[in-house]
Amino acid sequence: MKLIQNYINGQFVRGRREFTDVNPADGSVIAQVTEADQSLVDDAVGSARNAFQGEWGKLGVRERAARLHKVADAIKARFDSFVRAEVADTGKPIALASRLDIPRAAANFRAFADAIKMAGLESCQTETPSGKTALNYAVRKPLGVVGIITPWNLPLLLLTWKVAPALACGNTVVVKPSEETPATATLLGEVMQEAGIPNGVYNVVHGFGPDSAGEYLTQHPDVNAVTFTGESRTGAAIMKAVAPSVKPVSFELGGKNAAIAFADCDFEETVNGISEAVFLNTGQVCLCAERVYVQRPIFDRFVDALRRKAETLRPGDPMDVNTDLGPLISAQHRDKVISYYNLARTEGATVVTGGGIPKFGSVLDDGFYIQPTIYTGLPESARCIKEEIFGPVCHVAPFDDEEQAVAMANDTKYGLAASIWTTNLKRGHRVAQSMNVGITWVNCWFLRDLRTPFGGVGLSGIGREGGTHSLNFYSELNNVCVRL
Ligand code: NAD
Ligand code: 6OH
Repeated sequence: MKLIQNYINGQFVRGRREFTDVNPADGSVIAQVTEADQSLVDDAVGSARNAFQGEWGKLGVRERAARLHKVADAIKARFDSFVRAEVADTGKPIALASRLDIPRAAANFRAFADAIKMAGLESCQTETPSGKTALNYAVRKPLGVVGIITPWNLPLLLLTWKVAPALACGNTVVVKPSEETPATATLLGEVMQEAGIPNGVYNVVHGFGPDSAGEYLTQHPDVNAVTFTGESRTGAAIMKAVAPSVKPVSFELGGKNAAIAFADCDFEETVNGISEAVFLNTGQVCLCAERVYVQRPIFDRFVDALRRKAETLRPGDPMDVNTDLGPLISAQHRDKVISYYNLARTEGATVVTGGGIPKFGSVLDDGFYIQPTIYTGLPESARCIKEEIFGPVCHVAPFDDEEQAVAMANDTKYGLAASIWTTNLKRGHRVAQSMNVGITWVNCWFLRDLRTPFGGVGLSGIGREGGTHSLNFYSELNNVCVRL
């Protein structure tokens, strides 16, 4: 049986306890994972501190950026191993891992290597009322050791989205990937060695949240900042854990995102776009639309077209290039999603399609598959409209005018993303700007430029990452004022 180990100071290290890594497509055990206890987390943080004070902390920006490009090259060189490991851990279709997850991991390193090289300094020429003159400029300094905690839905993509800017800014890191998906973060350790990243700059500790590696890392007094992607409730627990040592946090949390289709939209483009926004990665993307609002003149036609689209999506073996839908991540997560499918019925929903578990007549029946599901007819106050489900499911509701659509879309405690579908340019801008979220797409969804601000409002997070926003989080500014 394969053993996935912690990666500390350039060495693969065993812990005392182990847990299993399960393939969600058939329930088989892929590997045993060795858990980091408090003393291994101490070792990882200590090794990151030493590396920060050693060669890495002294490297210039040019050299750091060059090595991050080498990391991207090394990911590319091992592309198939990364894809296979990600598919086995998550059950996501191989076509998706090959076009999204692994290319984006490499792109994250390139984007932040280039961003740090291009970053200028903030400066101003100062004149006081009494006539003194000065030059102010702010120099960027790394924070030190950054703790990075990530979820299972886009494991390597989301991990490298934080590791890359943290290293670009000159920090060292200890990462705690999700217990569900430990493989690619560990493989990245081998890549770091090949790319000439000094020992201790990138460390991996495995385990769970409470009373395990996640909590040990967030509470650690020698960790300078914590960056986290995951559930809003976990974000709240982490906020408590970091409070005594006043660590800066960056949180990318859950969503209950709206898609709004106006009657003047390009109908086919909108059906295809919203179908992707609902069902990509079996609905397990924080940006997925679980609330779809459609203007009344096209409502019935839209619901029918979205149903037909959902019914053509092929669930199946994630290693088959023709598979569109993999399983959910775990039996436990499927129980949660199924409980919402049942709740929707008790709340009065009409099931347009789905609502159950598909049957394959093969080993896939031991996996955690679920049918893509569309509901209509729920009141906006229903729990299924208010709470994040994180599965391949949406509710479609009609609206009459722009004002009503905006009010419905904004009636949530979350505020991550929205998508607006219209051919009316002015309306597209107007509605997009009135969304109470961090990211709004018009006539597209999950179209990414890594320089743009990314994050959410309300329960969806704290802060923004992306481009200079990441550079600002992963560094401290020291303003220097020089009297002229
Ligand atoms: P999760 O919050 O359960 O777990 C995320 C990570 O936190 C895991 O590594 C877990 O072990 C760790 N963790 C759990 N409790 C902890 C604690 N008390 N202290 C320290 N670490 C702890 O989330 P998940 O189920 O893995 O991922 C799904 C969630 O992530 C969804 O809510 C989704 O919307 C959200 N998400 C948000 C974004 C975004 O960018 N906004 C991106 C992806 C996923
Ligand atoms: C959530 O599941 C997806 C998050 C995506 C990003 O953080 C990104 O940078 O594209």
